[in-house]
Amino acid sequence: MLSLNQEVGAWDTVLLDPLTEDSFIGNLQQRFKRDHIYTYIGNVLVSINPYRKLALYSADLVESYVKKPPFQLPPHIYGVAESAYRWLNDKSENQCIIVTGESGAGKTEAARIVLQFLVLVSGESPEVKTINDRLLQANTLLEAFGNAKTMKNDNASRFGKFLDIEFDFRGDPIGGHLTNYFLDKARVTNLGLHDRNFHIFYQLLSGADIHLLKCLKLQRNAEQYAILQTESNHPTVTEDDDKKLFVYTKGALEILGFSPSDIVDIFRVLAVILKLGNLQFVPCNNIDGTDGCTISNDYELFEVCELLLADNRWIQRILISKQIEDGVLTDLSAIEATKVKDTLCRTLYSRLFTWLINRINDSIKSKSLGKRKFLGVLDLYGFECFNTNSFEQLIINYCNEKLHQFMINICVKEEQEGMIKEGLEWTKIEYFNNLAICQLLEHENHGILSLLEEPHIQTDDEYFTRLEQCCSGHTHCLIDEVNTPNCFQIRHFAGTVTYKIKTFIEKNRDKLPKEHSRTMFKCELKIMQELFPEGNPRRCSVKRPVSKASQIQVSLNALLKNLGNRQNHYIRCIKPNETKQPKLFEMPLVQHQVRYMCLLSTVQIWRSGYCQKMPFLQFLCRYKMICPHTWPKWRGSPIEGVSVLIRGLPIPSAEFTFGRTKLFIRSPRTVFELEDFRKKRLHDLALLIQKIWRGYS
Ligand code: AD9
Ligand code: MG
Repeated sequence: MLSLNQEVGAWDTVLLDPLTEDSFIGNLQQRFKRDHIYTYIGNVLVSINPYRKLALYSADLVESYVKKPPFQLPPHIYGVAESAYRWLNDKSENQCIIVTGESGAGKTEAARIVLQFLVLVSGESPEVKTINDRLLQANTLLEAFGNAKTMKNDNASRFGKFLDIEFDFRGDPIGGHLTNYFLDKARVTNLGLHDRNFHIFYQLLSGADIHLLKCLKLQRNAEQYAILQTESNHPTVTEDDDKKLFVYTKGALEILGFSPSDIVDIFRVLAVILKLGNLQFVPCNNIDGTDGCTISNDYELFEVCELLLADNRWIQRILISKQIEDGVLTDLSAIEATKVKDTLCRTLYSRLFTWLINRINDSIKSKSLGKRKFLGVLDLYGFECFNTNSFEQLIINYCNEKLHQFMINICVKEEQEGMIKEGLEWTKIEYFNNLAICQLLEHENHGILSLLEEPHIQTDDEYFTRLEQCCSGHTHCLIDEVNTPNCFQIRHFAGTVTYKIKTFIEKNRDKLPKEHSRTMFKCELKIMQELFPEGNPRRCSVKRPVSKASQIQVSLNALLKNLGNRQNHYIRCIKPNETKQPKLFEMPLVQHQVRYMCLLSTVQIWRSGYCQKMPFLQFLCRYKMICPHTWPKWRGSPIEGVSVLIRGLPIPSAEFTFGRTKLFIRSPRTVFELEDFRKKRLHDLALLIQKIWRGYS
């Protein structure tokens, strides 16, 4: 158990002396060695993945962080969560905890710990308990369907997640909303050497009882299924874990209100994907001399059709032929049919995932119409660089660039500019701004993502040519046809990544032929109509399909706009080594992360900076009741009122600095003290009013 007294090193690096990169990292290392994985930079929490279970999390420890002045106890995720929860309740401002770091650094674990904290500190009424249970179970379910083992992380998030929790005026959760960002569905049919497919496939095969397996026409052995095969065959995750986790996943489905028939339908779709993935196509020559193909293991196809409650001919038709115009079919070659089969597997999976999220959202939706406040937890996929990187890595790394840009703007740039504008003394702090990389990616006319949208570009080769025309020569983009043909490199804020262009266009367009949607909709398995609503022949409005790149740009910009209006809290996760070892602190790796996350600049800003600034009038209105000279009404100018008010407070004057239009407050502790004074005064006033009333009656 964490002892609150045995501290090591500086728990807040703002107090480090001298402050250099070496002393900063040395401090992290010293603390990490003694299992103190958390360190503050002001109110930013740095967390280093311990890669082993530590006794750092318990209901008792949560208790000790509740309602304590923040940053007086050793750094912990509970401290950050408590601080966000307190701002939410005291100030009724929407909050967000933004968790960042590269793949495997510990973001998802941190987000889970935040959620557990919020569940433990909220009320205990049956309604609150129900919603808390559902929020926790939503996490379990999403990890089963949205996470997978990669070379970097055994439990890598393959989708971005923003869980926004709604609270009532008492501070109790009353609901929530999940937004998911770009699922890496390519892995359904395409696994890297050290990868596994999504956890749920292995969970289902290990955990389903014999009756369920029979009903799904599945065999227990994962080696029977082509889409689960890699050369390394998932050595680090055991079947026992999968079996145990299947029980949790099934339990989560039940708690979230999925009916027994919904649950079987979900498993049937998974079984269909596993079996479709096994289909083998062999070339054959048609009478007219054109290439065609047949399915060599059509027993798998029969079972797929039995599971989907569909006619064998319908499914066969969409797999081995293509409609070129209404009613006219042309045969597909074996290679083309294999591609169609893979696309269908991926589409089925991603539609199922989106359907699950929608159903989770129905289940956690708040029924209250009263005033609500929101506390969100953002856990996106971390920066990735594998031996081979494709469209998925580009999107994931684009999200990381945008988030980095957002944080730089809020934490460094705006902070500096604000102080200069207010006429405060300020030493300019150098930091790396990744704006140029964001522009390289999303520039309206010649950004790497925007070029994917050009209507005349139909093939990867054409895209490559346009990239060469528009982006070669950019400081952050490198195209070297001789050494890395059909690839381009981006010098990202977190490192250089080489992207292979093959399949970019197809993955971005992500189009499903109309006849596929129609056929899927026709299947009698109930869930299929919900997964492919556009296949309904009676549905008239046909929405133009939106490409993946533009979809993520729109949704990410909306998210960042939303976060821009919130009070944000940061957890910055660091990966101590590449081999997932406990106790191993690899200096160059940590140094690299400290540099690209601008952690040293963050310390420098905190040293000379302030945690809060408020226009004078706003400050006066909020806190004037604390001081008899400003209450009930101050008749002078707001700046004089503020000056009178803070002179009467038992808080050192060094905590406050006057700008031209705003008051700057140095530490969060002071803000919370002010809030406590205000609360006490409001309480006293309420008692006084009661007394007066009693006197009258
Ligand atoms: V990714 O971008 O989704 O690939 P994350 O989310 O940053 O990545 P994750 O939270 O999944 O990483 O952590 C990776 C693994 O490190 C976990 O599965 C745990 O085994 C381990 N980990 C992370 N944080 C902790 C912790 N606080 N205590 C113990 C931890 N183990
Ligand atoms: Mg994760």
